[in-house]
Amino acid sequence: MSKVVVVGLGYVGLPVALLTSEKGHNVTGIDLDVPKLEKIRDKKDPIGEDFIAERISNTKFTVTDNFDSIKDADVVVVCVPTPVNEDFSPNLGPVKGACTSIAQKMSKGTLVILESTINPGVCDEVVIPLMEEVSGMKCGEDFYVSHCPERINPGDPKWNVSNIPRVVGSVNAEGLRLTVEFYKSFLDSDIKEMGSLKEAEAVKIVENTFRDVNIAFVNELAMSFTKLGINVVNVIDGAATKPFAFMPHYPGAGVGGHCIPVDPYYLIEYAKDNGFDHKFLSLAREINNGMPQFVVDQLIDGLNEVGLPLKGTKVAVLGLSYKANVADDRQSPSYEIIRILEEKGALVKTFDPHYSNKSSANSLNDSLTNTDAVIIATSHKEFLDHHWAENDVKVLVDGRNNSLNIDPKVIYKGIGTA
Ligand code: SAJ
Repeated sequence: MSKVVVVGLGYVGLPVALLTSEKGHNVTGIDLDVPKLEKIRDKKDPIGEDFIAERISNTKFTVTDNFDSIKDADVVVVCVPTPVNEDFSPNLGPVKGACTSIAQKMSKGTLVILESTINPGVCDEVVIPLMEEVSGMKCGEDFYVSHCPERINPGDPKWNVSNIPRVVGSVNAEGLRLTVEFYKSFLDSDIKEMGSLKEAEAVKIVENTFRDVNIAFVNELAMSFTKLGINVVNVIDGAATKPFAFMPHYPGAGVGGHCIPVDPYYLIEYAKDNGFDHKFLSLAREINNGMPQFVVDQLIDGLNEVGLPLKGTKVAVLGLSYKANVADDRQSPSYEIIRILEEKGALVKTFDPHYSNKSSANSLNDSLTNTDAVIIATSHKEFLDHHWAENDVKVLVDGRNNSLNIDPKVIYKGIGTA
């Protein structure tokens, strides 16, 4: 077994640290968030994932906020965030910071594996040159760099770090061999060897861009079918009865999260820097980013039917998280919906049971009291059970086409469903 150091103990790194430790590796976890380290030391799950909660109590690995343990490490797994900047360009700050700290301390023979989502070229053109300069070592001889893109799916009860198939790329054959050997030591899943670091980097970007363009496809259909009076969800469900060559996605109020709306920009930017313009991927991003406006347009249409202008109308936006039943509002379309509503003079109240500190109303009923209209931006289960006749709401825009208990007196607007 090896001395393993995991840098970044979030929803990706913490499961890796727990599982490698469980399988007998000597593991140290590094994170700059000291309160998180205290929680882990107290055997408390700082993330809110069942996989972690089930294992955190018998944590054997040590956690620290310094990089001293790197010098004895055989394997270092980098699981730090890769956010985007305001202009959607990739922000490699955390990756560069972690790799610099590792390069300052690592010994000869160290295997460095990046799991963070990065665009093709980052390992070859950023990470390796940086680590060689800082360490004075030669990559591929004195140390190795590999990429094994993370595939953690927050909140997924079935797929977790132990059973999700993985792809691996490395600087050379020896690096690849060592990396596959490492993952085989603690994973039950298949591991596919890629031909290069760039291929491994491209796999993750392609997986998530595939999802973004397919969501854009059904979002555009939803806007078109609204004009045509066709229920797009019924049509998608009909198409999904085809047992091959069709994969259903569903329209909604927009695409949030730190993966799907972000990863395509990594490829768009890198390709642009190398002389190719991803018109199709960019258009898909434009369509998905335009869904909050479509939601507000649906509200305006509904208010027109009851003779209410948007300006001065009291609107409740339900759901700040980007995904149902989780507390994660990164890149959430809800905030764009709120911005547009307020820009047009609507009086907005917000409520999300997972974000009481960010909600302006303190309960669902409080958000619906004296409220003319509602937008459901996230399908939290609390909203699905509600009986929508109990309040004086006149218009409801269902941003996620849920099946709700709607009273006929309430004007219902879906996303391509009515
Ligand atoms: N969304 C739609 N229509 C869809 C699916 C999603 O509008 O048909 C929206 C969601 O409402 C959300 C956003 O897209 O705002 C992202 O949803 P997501 O289900 O893709 O959730 P994420 O962000 O947790 O994506 C993760 C990704 N996992 C990794 O990157 C390792 C993604 O690759 C997975 O496909 C996805 O989980 C999943 O399948 O649940």
